[in-house]
Parts: sequence; C-alpha cells; structure tokens
Amino acid sequence: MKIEKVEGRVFTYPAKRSVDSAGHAHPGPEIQASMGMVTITADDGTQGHAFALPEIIRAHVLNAFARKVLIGQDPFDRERLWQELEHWQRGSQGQLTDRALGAFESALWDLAGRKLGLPVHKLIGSYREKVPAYGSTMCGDELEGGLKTPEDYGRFGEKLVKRGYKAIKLHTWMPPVSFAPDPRMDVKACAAVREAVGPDIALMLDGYHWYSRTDALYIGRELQKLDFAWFEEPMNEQSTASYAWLSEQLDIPVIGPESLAGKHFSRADWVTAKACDILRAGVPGVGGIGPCLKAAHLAESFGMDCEVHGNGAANLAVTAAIKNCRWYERGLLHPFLDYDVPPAYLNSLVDPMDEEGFVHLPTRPGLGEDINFEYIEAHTTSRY
Ligand code: LLH
Ligand code: MG
Repeated sequence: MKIEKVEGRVFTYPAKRSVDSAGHAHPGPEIQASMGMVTITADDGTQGHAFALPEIIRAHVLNAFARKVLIGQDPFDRERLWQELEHWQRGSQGQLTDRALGAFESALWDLAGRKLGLPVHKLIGSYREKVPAYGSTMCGDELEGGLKTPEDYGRFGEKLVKRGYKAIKLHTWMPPVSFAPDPRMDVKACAAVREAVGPDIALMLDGYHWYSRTDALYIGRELQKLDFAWFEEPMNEQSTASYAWLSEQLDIPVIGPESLAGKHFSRADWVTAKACDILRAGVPGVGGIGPCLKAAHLAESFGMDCEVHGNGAANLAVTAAIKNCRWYERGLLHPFLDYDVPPAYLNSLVDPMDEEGFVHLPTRPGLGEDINFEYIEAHTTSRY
C-alpha cells in the first residue's frame, strides 16, 4: 500500500465563538469560521482525514514537507514517517510546526483505522471504552450572565453538575479582561464553585498563565484549602525552575507542561526536574498521537499520571488507550453555548457524554469522527 495524494482544503462553518486579543476563546456573534482538513489517500482509495486550523496545514506546508515525505510511502509506517517529518522541522525555519506534524500523523492513524475497520484506540490497544470527563470552562469575561463574577462560576458549576459532570476545571480571568489578572478573584471563583457543587466534585484551576512565583504560591495554598485536584499553568511554562520551585512547596498536584514546545522530550525534562506532579500532553501540541503516547508512557514509567490536554477525536483516542489519565477534557464550555450540538461539518459529536459524566468512545473505524463530507464539499473555499 502506498500513499498517492496529500490534499488540503479550507471550508467555512457557522460558529458563535470569538477570540480576544490574547487568543482566548469566548462566546460571540455568529460568524463564518474557517477550518482546514488534510486528506491522505492511498493507492487502493483508502483515505484518512484530520482537521486543523487552515494556517497550520497551508499549501506551503503540504508542498514543501508533507508531500515530499509521504507520497509513495507505506501509510502504515507511521513512526518512520513521523521521524522523517520531524527531521524536516529543523530546516523548515519554523514553517513545519508541531501542530502540522500532529495533523499529518493523525490523518495516517485515521487512514489505518479505516483500512482495518478499527477505531484508533483499538488499533493502539484499548484500555477502556468510556472515559470520565471534566467540564473545562472558557476563560472569564465581562459578559452579563456569562463568566463575569465568582457567583457566575458558582451557578455555572451547578449547571454542569446537573448535566452529569463529576469534575470541573475553571479557566479564570485573563487580560484583556479589565480587572485581570487578580489572584484573589481567582480564589473567590474557585471558592464559589466549591461552595456550589459540594465536596464530591473534583475541581481544578487553570488560571492566568503568567503569574509570578509568589502569586502562584498564594493561589496554590488557597486551592489546597478548597481541596482542588490540580493546579495548572499558573506561570510561564518556559521556566522549568519556577515550576520545580512551586511543586516543591505545594501539596496540591501541579500539572504541566501544556503549552511548552519540545514534544515528549520537554516532558521528560520536566519529570526529571521535578517540575510537575502530573504530566500533561495533548495530541496537536506535541505533534501527534505517537509523541502523546510516548509522553504518557514516560509518565507511567515514573509512576505519574499524564492528563491529556484538549478535546477532539485524537485526544479522546489517547485517553482511552492509556491507564494513567483520569479525565477527558470536554470543552471549552460557557453558559451561552451548547457543547452538545455538533459543528455543522460533523453529523454527530465525537465525544457524547452520558448522565454519569462518561464520554463513550466512538466505534467507527479510524478517529471516529462522523464527518459530513457533503457539507464540507458545499462549503469549501479553497483546495490545494
Ligand atoms: O488560555 C486559554 O484560553 C485556555 O487555557 C486554553 O488554552 C485551553 O486549551 C486550556 O488550557 N485547556 O486546558
Ligand atoms: Mg490548560
């Protein structure tokens, strides 16, 4: 079997999300958002697909790297193809990103699953068929009835528990919100949610990502009193020493790194530097399902959990194929948005959650997305 074609396309779909000046997602007026899809086709007609932002899989990236490495190769040689793409990164002057690597590699997994008639988590070797989810809120805002006050977070926490969530992660206020960042406000929001949902719901905080060490230490000590399950990304993750300093002083598990570059290699450095108690890696961020599994297996070898960052089919497949991840990150959630309605380019959700807070793994072959190819075809704005 040989890869014959690597194609990209951009299409539009309606979305009620806007992004603020720091890149955080919030509810907004309905817009036509753009999404990219990479499709890898083998010589027997089998295809694999993966979604990524259009800029990540733009024409230059496909022409200069993906096609050169992938065309004519056996699509089942995922590890060799990933390593060859990864070698291209150094000389690509930053053009071939980890996220692009993740999209191409995910499409190869999708192709393999479709060819063999197996969901990707079964192909990897499944650990479970359903994963408990935590509701991951959007960052705080200044919208009336949104996530403007600690009381808003408390009310939203109650609503999420009614929906079935057994765990909730708060993203609190960050600039450009006028009063952010404010460690005391973050603690008030956490206290309001604990008060609203009671002692049996697991809670986590993912606050402003650029606090000082002393602000992070203050917040961490308050979270300990509120019996939070973990403390995520309160400081710039490029400072491993700061995270080692924080982890040393807190009892609450510090989790990371999420946004740090360096794939599974930087995760190994964090473990040996004692910079975290729980490791973190997400498929797009670390360059694919393979490197995400490597990070998780590394953590397991050190007796640590590795919590998978982010939602979506590929992240869900990894959570189902490892033992040392407690939760699937479902979101981002907001009182104004209904996460249970799939985007127009999918016929159904890839991560449906039951009343008990479990997300059930798709049984479809490949990554398991129920792709609405007709919709995508009708809304394609460019192909390359
Ligand atoms: O800062 C944000 O907008 C969020 O932290 C976002 O990046 C989210 O993906 C996250 O951190 N999840 O854990
Ligand atoms: Mg996070």
